[in-house]
Amino acid sequence: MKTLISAAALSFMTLSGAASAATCGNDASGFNTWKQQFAAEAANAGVGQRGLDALANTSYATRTISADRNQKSFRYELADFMRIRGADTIVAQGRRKIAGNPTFYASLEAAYGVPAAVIVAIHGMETGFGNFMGDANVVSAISTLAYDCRRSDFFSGHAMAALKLVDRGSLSSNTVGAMHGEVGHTQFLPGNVLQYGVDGDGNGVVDLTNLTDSLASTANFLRQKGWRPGVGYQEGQPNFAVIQEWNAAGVYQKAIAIMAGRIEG
Ligand SMILES: [Ca+2]
Repeated sequence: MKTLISAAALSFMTLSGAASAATCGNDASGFNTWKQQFAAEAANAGVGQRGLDALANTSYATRTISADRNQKSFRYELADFMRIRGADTIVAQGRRKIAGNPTFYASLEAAYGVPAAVIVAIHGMETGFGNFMGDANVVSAISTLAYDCRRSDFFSGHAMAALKLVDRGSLSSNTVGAMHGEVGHTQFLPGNVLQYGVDGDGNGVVDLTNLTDSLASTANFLRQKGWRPGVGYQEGQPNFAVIQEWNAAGVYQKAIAIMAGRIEG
């Protein structure tokens, strides 16, 4: 869900309340002061000791800031995008995933009304079916982005969510994810884990590095965003608008729909 820094994500900020008043900065020098200020806000917002300890344990995420500053906007045509992202491989592997565990995928479909092919296409696209879920410390990455002045308002809500997830055992000081703090098989930002996360395997913890939890949460996200069971999802059909909630990039949206269609076909 890497480029979901758009309307869908901003609506989460609205739900999560006022922006942080802690003092942002553009380099590491003010991070410790920010942590103390944000800790006070977090305590007021109901974050418990485990979450506050995780915030205290964070360090300034230099790699994340470097990646954020150097983001390039790629403007691929759809066909090039699909080739570069390995669409044929995702389709072939996606079919095998469903064929290899039909009961699980049928149960997902029954519970949320979202075709397994859509979930599997997203899984393949986001992490190569869980092969690479990232190597950045999530709480440090998301806290650093909340501190950084560039998009402090957007990431402060996700940083607060991350601390609440530490309280609940969904994240820890050691959890790793992508550079902007996306976690698990389908790369949810922490605010979305808090809002849409599902304990799919029923062990009492929402853990998006767990396949069952992650795919159930992905289906739940789409359902909560308005997915209508039994209705089409290709461009021009009603559920395509829901796929657009997943990722802001047009080529990404079309690629998911096309790959899912081929997995089903
Ligand atoms: Ca679980």
